[in-house]
Amino acid sequence: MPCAVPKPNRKNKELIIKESIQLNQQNLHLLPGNIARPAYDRSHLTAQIVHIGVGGFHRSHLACYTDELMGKTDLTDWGICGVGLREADRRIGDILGKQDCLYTLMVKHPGGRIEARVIGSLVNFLLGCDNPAAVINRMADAATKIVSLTITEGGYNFNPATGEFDFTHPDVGHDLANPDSPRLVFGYLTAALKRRRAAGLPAFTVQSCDNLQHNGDMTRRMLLAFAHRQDAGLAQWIQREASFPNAMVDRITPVTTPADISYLDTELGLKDEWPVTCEPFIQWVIEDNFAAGRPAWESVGVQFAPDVTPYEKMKIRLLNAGHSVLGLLGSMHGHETIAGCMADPLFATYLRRFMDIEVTPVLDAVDGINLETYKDSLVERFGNPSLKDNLARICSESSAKLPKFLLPTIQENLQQGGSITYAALVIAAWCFYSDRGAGRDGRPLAIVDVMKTELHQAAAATCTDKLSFLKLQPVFGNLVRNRIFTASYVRMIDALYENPDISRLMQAILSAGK
Ligand code: CS2
Repeated sequence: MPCAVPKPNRKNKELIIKESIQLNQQNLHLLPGNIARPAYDRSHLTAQIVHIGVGGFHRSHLACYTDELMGKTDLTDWGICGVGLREADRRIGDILGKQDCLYTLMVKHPGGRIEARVIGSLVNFLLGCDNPAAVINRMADAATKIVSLTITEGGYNFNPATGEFDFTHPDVGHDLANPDSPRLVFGYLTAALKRRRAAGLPAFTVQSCDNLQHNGDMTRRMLLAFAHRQDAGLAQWIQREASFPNAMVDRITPVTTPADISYLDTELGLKDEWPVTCEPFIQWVIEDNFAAGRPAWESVGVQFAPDVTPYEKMKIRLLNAGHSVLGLLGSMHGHETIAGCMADPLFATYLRRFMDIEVTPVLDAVDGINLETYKDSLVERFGNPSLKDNLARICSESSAKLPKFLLPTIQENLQQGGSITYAALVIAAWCFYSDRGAGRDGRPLAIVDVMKTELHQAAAATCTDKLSFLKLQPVFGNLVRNRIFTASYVRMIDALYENPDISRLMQAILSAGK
């Protein structure tokens, strides 16, 4: 459903509209003065970036940086063509279609101020499941320089047990048999790169924007494995010609609520069916390795670094893992948001101790960053009471998140004799939560996870085998073989199943650590 940007029409300029305004290109000049709008002519933009996965995070991060950049100088033309691959992406496509690809970013400041800004960098949207050829054509087009991805931590089709691309996934079989109508991102990338090679065009950069350590290396490895099965020569060409910069991405972007949509409509006078809310903080550190050129993102605050490993590790192990700690323990307790947890001294102290005692010792020094200050800033960001970042968002897809965010910290601490207690309680709470589908007070907790059934089955067997949850190898690998970990875990499982009041156990851990 293409939604090419129409030329501006100023016919209705003199209308003073008291009612709220429908967001679209034609109405941009009618926006109330307190809503910022694109400071550039969108009608001439070319989509040089194709982005797969137009969720909240893409719209608060890459699209926002690019909008700001284009607002700086008229000579910059880095329009973005958004792509959704699945049926679930139809709704965002329909809404963007109605709104000429415009949307509002609502930046929520801790004091309650909401800064609203219409973002104009998206210029088109394509839905792969409706028209895979259109997506492949767009990616294969000479104008495309970068294909960026937010496909979630679970989207890389990596089998943690083997460390390799998972060829057993049914969609992979489909994509190998139907290279012109793929379902997965790797099928699309391969088809487009194959076309470019045949046409004598240069390869593009594949820019991962997901929270995985070495996200560029992972993307390259997974793509090459898939492409190699189709055409070994093509895989070699991709390896030589395409680039995959590693990157650390950061901006907390809660799920948009009906209250956000109605606030924008009634308080700010703008009708937008799917605005995005986020915190004021934003960060992106990228390795400067772009096969076909890139926007001058550094002029809007993006950092380019020769090696982003220490930045990624610091962010994922502190921020993302910190979120999971609060998400799982907080849900058990009955908290609803990250800020709600942070307002509870027990949770705020537990988080900080987890960061200090279990994460900091396994981190490497990061150039120009003082870890204590970084942790203080996380505490402040998490505490932003305006943000209302729901724990359900944090706990969703924990089976893909924890192996990246938390388990490596446990493994490294086990190797170097460090503490694992704070993290072990989180795993035990996750088991209880997956078993009962409820927290300490029996209130149901919805589990949103592709592995929901497996998680539940493994957790439910805890009554006969206390280690059954840990035996879920695709999630925990060989953690179950570590006696130090299992001893601590079993103690917590015993205590939790006897009395699921998580605060009692958190308190005991904090007291023991004094
Ligand atoms: C969160 C992230 O999904 C999660 O569990 O930790 O979405 C987090 O908000 C972002 O990575 C912040 O940059």
